Amino acid sequence: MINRQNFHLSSYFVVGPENTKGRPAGSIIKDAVEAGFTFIQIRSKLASAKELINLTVEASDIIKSLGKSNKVALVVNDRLDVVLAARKEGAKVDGIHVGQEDIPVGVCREYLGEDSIVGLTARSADLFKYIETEDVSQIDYFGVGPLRKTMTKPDCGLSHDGEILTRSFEDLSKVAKLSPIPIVIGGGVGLEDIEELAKTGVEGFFVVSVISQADDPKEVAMNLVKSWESHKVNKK
Ligand code: TZP
Ligand code: MG
Repeated sequence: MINRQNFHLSSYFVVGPENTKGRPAGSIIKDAVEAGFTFIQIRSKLASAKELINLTVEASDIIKSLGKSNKVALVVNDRLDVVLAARKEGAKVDGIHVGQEDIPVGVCREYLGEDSIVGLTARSADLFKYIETEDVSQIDYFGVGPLRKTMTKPDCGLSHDGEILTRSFEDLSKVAKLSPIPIVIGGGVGLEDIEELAKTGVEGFFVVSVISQADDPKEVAMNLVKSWESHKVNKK
């Protein structure tokens, strides 16, 4: 069973219907899982609750049909209601990913239970201090980014003075050392970044468009996994 003590962040695919150039998100999720991605997040700022529930149930079915329900984690971005409704329909949804402005972590934990995965996007301003001092007892990993500005989430890294704060590889090495919980990094990540990202010691990378917009999503996903696996550092 996947639970909060037992999940793999290494290759993390985030997707929703608005990211796929009109192609069904389910088939691209299947490509990513077949390619060896270890974590799937359903994320849409446009889809209705019903569409999100259906896609979450579909993703759970895909992971199950590939025999990977105990290996590949499935979470939903922001929408606690969608997680609960999809679970009610029998989907195996392992948790939720929230941001600083979303439903509080404690509420997610209360509704989803002690075993569920709750991921949180780390605050961009004062990142190092934040990572080091935040109470992480209810959080299972931090999402950090962006590596570069990204059109997929144009406000990612937006600071108080309206600048986009991007993260250097050096920053990420520092964050990987300081954080008491695993770190996944994303935002503008491409295949050419994976080697250097893996060497920073973070637990994983996340991507949207490099897979979801690719002509051959499965081939890109396979190359990302291969690169990560050949360059990652063994921490424990
Ligand atoms: N959270 C932080 S950046 C981002 C999300 C969901 C989008 C990253 O998208 P891409 O296309 O991989 O740059
Ligand atoms: Mg959010």
